[in-house]
Amino acid sequence: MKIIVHIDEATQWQEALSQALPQATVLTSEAPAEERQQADYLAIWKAPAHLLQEQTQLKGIINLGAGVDYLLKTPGLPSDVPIVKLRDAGMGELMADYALYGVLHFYRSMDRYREQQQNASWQPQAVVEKSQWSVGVLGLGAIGGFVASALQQAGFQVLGWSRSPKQISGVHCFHGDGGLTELLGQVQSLITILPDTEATKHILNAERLAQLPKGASVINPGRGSLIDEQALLDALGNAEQPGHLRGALLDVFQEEPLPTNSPLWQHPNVIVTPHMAAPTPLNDAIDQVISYLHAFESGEKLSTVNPDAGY
Ligand code: OXD
Repeated sequence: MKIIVHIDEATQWQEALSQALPQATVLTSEAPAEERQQADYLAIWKAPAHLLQEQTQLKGIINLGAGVDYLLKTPGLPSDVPIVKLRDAGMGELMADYALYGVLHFYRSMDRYREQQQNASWQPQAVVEKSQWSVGVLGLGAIGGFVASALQQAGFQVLGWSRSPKQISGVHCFHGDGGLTELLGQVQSLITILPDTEATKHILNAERLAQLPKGASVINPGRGSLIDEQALLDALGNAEQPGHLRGALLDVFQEEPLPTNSPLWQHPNVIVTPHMAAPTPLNDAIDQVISYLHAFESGEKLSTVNPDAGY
């Protein structure tokens, strides 16, 4: 079995896979072109198109991340090769940490203290009960569901939304267009963890952002395409004219890296992080990759990515 790995720190993945599968030939995408030919599997994250185009006998592709948007847009992606993606694999916990940080930032008024500090102003802000602070989570897949539960266990009132009905213990779940409007009207912090698909593009547009209560905050560790950035900037307002929303913590953007001239960098109520919310943790993910390889080899039925749905 020949496996080609492409991801940051690919040699660590190569070593871990070689150790677990001593009979396999595991190469990184840095290997000479002639050695990369005729691979059975690609285990990849944001791979260059040539890596896909040069293969002739692939049996499966393992996406070393949760989102498949980049892979599905890669020119030359074969349409007849099954794709699997990592499901949670340690990313849920990292994403939950990021979301909790964002919720606490606004819940404990860290944005206000940052502003007050600039004026040497000593002014404690009131703290409401956590159970009175409602948090919305859009997207209740493996990672979104984990995040919703983690926030609920941290004491917040959590409302979740997905396109089709879902049930998560302790989380008030909504679905469909009507459910989205209902949820948006009630949450003080909104977290977006949906995949990047045709159906989710600009799901937070000007109209939907206006449905959030005044003073709500937005935390986006999901995908940049979920939010209309100009609508978000308008809803955030500026120093002269404060907007409907209080602030945003953003990890993902319409264009990445975020262009240096984007007004989001300079906005006083926006925190920008460089798509770092949930990097794939090798130790947690490797077991899942190995079980996928065993399942492919033994012809076991796998839950594969549906390219039409985009996840
Ligand atoms: C992912 C990501 O999709 O880190 O896994 O963006």
